[in-house]
Amino acid sequence: MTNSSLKLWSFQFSPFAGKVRAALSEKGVDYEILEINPRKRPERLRELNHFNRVPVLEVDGAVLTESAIICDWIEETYPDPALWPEDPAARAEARATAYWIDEQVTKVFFAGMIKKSRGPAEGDPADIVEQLQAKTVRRWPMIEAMLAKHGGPWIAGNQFTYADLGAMPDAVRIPQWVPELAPDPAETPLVAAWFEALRGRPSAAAIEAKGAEVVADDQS
Ligand SMILES: N[C@@H](CCC(=O)N[C@@H](CS)C(=O)NCC(=O)O)C(=O)O
Repeated sequence: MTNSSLKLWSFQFSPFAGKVRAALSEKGVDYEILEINPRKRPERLRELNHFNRVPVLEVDGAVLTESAIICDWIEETYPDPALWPEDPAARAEARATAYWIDEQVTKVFFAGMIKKSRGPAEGDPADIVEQLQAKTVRRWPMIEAMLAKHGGPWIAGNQFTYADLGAMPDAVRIPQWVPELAPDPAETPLVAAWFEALRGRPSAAAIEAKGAEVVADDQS
């Protein structure tokens, strides 16, 4: 589906931008990527999003921020295929899972990677990276129980949802970047199989997608 009016401010390694790219791919919607350099963000990004963060989706002059809210807009605008359960109670549970994955899995793992590359922030304990990585790994048995509850193959059961999409950046990046943190098939087989299934979806290619870089103002 072509919709050249969609412009997504993004950077390749951002998990929350990656989730939105994969959601648009699941819906078959075309969009333009405005790639930022996270260390040299264009002034325009702050004008669009006070917090200077990606993803930001520009839609015919409207500015959408927060990946979960952008996903809501995607779902309302492109309802097929549905990426939330139709039943309100099942949908509420899937939404809670999606929130937990964003906050307690994706954010934790990627914060560890950022601190590994940039060094600890002021006030961080010296072993902050190890702490965040240990916290990531402690999530696997919890996810194993969630997958067992609904019988898979996806975290909400039969239907693939935004809760799965939220974990797609983790499923792609953890084995690439820190394979020793990846779920062990002997210990958490359902999580290992889920990660593999996530990597196997065509939309997982969007996690690697990169656009032409928007040059920061003082470089042009
Ligand atoms: N809750 C936000 C988080 C967005 C976010 O943390 N974006 C990161 C990239 S993944 C970013 O731009 N961080 C820069 C910053 O916090 O200054 C969302 O889901 O969109």
